[in-house]
This record gives sequence, C-alpha cells and structure tokens, in this order.
Amino acid sequence: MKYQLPELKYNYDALEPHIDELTMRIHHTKHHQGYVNNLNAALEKFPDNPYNDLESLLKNIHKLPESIQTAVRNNGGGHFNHALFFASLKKSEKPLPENELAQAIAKDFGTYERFVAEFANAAKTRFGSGWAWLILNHDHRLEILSTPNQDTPLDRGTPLLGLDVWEHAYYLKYQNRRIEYVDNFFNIIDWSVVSERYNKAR
Ligand code: MN3
Repeated sequence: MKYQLPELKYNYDALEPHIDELTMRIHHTKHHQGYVNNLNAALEKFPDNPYNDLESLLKNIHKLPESIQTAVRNNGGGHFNHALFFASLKKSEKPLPENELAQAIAKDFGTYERFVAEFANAAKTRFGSGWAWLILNHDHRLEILSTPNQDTPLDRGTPLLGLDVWEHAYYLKYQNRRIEYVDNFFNIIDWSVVSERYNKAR
C-alpha cells in the first residue's frame, strides 16, 4: 500500500492573510508531496513491512531495517506532521477551544491566554527547523513541547495540535519574522478538529 497526499478541505487561499496562497500551494503540493514520495520510496526497500498504518510505523522505527530508519523518521514524520497540521486549519472569527477541551486547557494551563503564551513560546524558541505541539501525554495531561526536524511527538503522547516552524512554512510572506507567523496561527486553528482528537485520545 502506498501512502498518498491527503486533499485539503479548503482552498489554498482560504487562510489569507495569515498564511498566503502561494505558501500553502507549495507547502502542500511540493513539500508534503515530497515527504509522501520519499516515504513510499523508502518502504519499497522493505516489502515485508508489517505496519499498515503510519502511526504504528512511526512508533516502531527502531524495529525497521537500519538502512531505512532515517528516511522513515524524516519522511514518515513529515507526512504525519503535515497531514495533522493542514487538517487543523480553518479561518474563522476568534477561534477558541470549547467544551471538554476548553476545560482541560483551563485545568492544565490556567487560562487560554497562558496556553497561547506557552505554545507560542515553544514555537518561537525551537532552534532551526521543527514543530511546536499540544499533546495529551501518558499521564493524561495536556502538555506543550517542540520537536526538531520532522520528529513527531508520538513517543510522548497523542498529538492534538502542531505548528510547523520550518522556514518553508512562512518565509514567502513573513521572511525572518517567525514571531509574527506564530502569533497569527491562533487565528486559523480549527478547534473542532482538535477537540475531536482530544475526545478520541482521552
Ligand atoms: Mn512543512
């Protein structure tokens, strides 16, 4: 079975002005597609692959043939992270978490504003390329962390929300201003999707 690029549920210009059309188009059709292609190429060398979903493949990287572990980490991680990221985006007026997830954010961070500050800080201070994450950790608490490169947070818990801070995610519009890109991210979170992931994980 080959992995495929998931379609977006919105048009490339739907997140304007926070993320511009050209960035979305290149990010999805070139970068994300590239991770998918390279993952499939790596797995061609491992026809006996017993892991038929991406998450179990990524949780068992250490059991794969050594010669493909790095390719699967980078490109399988890239596919997983981008699929989660793109599916979490939607432009709406003042998006805010609701219901059980809003309560969990209040319990684990104090307020929504403190959650935003902590998540933004993780994204702004990740050195080089990587991701900021909100996860439900193994202690059933919400936790914010960041990962380098295309590493996923799957070993730490269930990822609920991720933000790509590779320069390819923002450079055309924001150039070196990662801080501005990160601050604008909170305008385009589809909290209903994040809530669904939370309800499924807990
Ligand atoms: Mn990216």
